[in-house]
Amino acid sequence: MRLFDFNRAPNPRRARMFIAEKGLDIPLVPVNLYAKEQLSPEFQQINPGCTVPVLETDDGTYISEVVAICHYLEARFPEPALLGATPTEQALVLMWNNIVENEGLPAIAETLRNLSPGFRDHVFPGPVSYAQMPALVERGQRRILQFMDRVEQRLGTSHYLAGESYTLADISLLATVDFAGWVDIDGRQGRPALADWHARVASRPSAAA
Ligand SMILES: N[C@@H](CCC(=O)N[C@@H](CS)C(=O)NCC(=O)O)C(=O)O
Repeated sequence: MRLFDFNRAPNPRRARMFIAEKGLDIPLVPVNLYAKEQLSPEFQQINPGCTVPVLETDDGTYISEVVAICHYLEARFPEPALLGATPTEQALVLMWNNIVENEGLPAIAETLRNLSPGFRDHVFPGPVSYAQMPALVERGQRRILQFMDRVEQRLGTSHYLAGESYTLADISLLATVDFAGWVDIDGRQGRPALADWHARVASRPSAAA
């Protein structure tokens, strides 16, 4: 197996943290997003969506999308369970992971990609150019704060995001809270449950992956 990766980006970090929690050693293939290597014809053969991470399995299958990569690895290497043990836990892990993916990460991406000169004419991943819309920055910032409030409320009553165990939902949230720092938002400020949770999960060795 190999993981196509970019060490600065939040979604590959989610995959690397998952791999580290599983105790796996999967070689990394760097794809330099700053040099737009993800748009090269060679990489488009691997993932026409032009995103990382991508896992290449031993039989040569390319799997993009973090949740699909994690699902594959969990099926092959079940311990420790990171996608829930019971049907209810599994549903809650996917539920919270989806909430992070659909509300948290896009809000930060909307803010950063409409603000940073590095994303001029590249507001969305993929080969098609879209111009920045600066008016979306302020809306994105509000959406980030709304998301942080939502997880603060949840973590006020739940040790980890999806329940009593550390799971993919926590991995995704850690990458997201740290990613918000790119647009100068520290979700821990004024949110004690999120701050306490962050201190616990960020101290796991996998957080450095
Ligand atoms: N939904 C995808 C998101 C992947 C994604 O957006 N990755 C970013 C890096 S964090 C990327 O490759 N961006 C390429 C670009 O902006 O051109 C997943 O779960 O893997």
